Amino acid sequence: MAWCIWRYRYQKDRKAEYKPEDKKLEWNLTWITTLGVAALLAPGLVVWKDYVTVPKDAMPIEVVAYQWGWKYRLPGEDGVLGKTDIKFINDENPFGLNFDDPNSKDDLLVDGGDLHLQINKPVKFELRSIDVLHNFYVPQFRGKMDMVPGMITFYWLTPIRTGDFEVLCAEYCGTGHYAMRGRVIVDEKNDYNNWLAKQITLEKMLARNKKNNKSYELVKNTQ
Ligand SMILES: [Cu+2]
Repeated sequence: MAWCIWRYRYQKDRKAEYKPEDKKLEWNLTWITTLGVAALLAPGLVVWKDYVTVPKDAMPIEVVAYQWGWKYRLPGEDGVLGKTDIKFINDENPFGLNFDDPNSKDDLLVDGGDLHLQINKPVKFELRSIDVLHNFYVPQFRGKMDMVPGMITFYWLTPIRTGDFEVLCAEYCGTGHYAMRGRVIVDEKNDYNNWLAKQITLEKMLARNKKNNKSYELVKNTQ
């Protein structure tokens, strides 16, 4: 650009030429621009591949976004998240869990509380939204992705230092968007296990609610 500014600077006896139908010029502009854009974007594909190629030992953690907040679901001892379906979502089953799937029985449901992660343990965030577009973003994690109703998007990471981090929604999602915040706390192993032990499984919650003659209901986690 600097060269062009200098090369084509104003000169008294020089006049610009109008060339609206120059086929050769159009063609050159087309392929040079195409190559330029491809060269700029191609290195991103290498990084993208790392971003979405999940290592086998990564623990799946489901993040459910809604207007306006976050819920989380962790696999229980089986390490597998139970199936969900949007058709099961209602006030009593906000995660849309399939109660018939045996894998969902030991899932841990975190509603209204903070999410804890264990340091140096890779996690795969499986992202869902139950209403509109949201985006799970923790600035210090250097990662974010849109959450799209009706599909599961994902990325993975390994937290490498302990701390207390803010979750933000990075997709404008309505009047409460600015307040759609959460906390992620990265713990040492012991602290993490203590937190994990306090979380309630779906099976226990269903049993307890049945005893109290209540239908399925998530209990607010006040930690
Ligand atoms: Cu949002």
